[in-house]
Amino acid sequence: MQTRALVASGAVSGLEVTGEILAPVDVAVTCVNTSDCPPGGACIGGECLACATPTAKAIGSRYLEITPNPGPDPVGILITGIDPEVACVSGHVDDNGLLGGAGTIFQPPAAWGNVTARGESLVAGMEYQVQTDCNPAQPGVSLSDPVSVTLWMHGDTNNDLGVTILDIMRGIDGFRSVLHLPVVPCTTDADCATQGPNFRCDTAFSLCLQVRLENVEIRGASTACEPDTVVSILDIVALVDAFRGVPSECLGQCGL
Ligand SMILES: [Ca+2]
Ligand SMILES: [Ca+2]
Repeated sequence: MQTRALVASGAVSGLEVTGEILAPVDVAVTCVNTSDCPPGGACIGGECLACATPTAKAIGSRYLEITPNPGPDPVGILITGIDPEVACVSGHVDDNGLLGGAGTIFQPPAAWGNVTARGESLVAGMEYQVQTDCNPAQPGVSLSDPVSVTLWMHGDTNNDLGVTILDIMRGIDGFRSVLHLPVVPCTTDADCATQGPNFRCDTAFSLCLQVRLENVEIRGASTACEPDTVVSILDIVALVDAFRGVPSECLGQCGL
């Protein structure tokens, strides 16, 4: 188990044995179920364990990348809105990364891998918190410390806090899968790190590609506010609209 054990408040007092005072010993809290554990703990294998905090970052104006901490036990991923415009948002990510998709999914961190989370309620420019959920029997009860993330502003494809003609061009590149020059050979993303923060290794070509889908994909086809993991002409039009100053049509998830 990778998560740390919760320990009882106050260590066991030193014991006097043959005249020697032993050092205090931390004692893990044993349990039958999660209600036996301190807040935030989960009863796993008879022991109260703290739910490990995931890593999370924004990788576009509609996508988060979330990685649960490694460990053998199944976990869920809970996203909650922080900004007032999305304060009503609270839900789990499904195994396709869709917030509020196919139910509440618990699976081992290795099965999650790096989750690219998306959904109608993940709105450009808004702040959210991400937590690991450690108790499949009681979703939403045994949660990790939160990680705060803010999605890139609407139409910004490189997180430089501006929407320019270059953002539209990146969208077109994503649509056409055109590689940026200079063309740098690679085998892993690390080989492309010197090219800039938005480069990754496209293994189909073994070349560094500047644009990743999640940077530029901002809307769906049938459901406009739900990104559909496809860079289509509709995404390009939405980027052009953003450049022209048209606000996102996906604000107001909480009726604000
Ligand atoms: Ca930009
Ligand atoms: Ca799309």
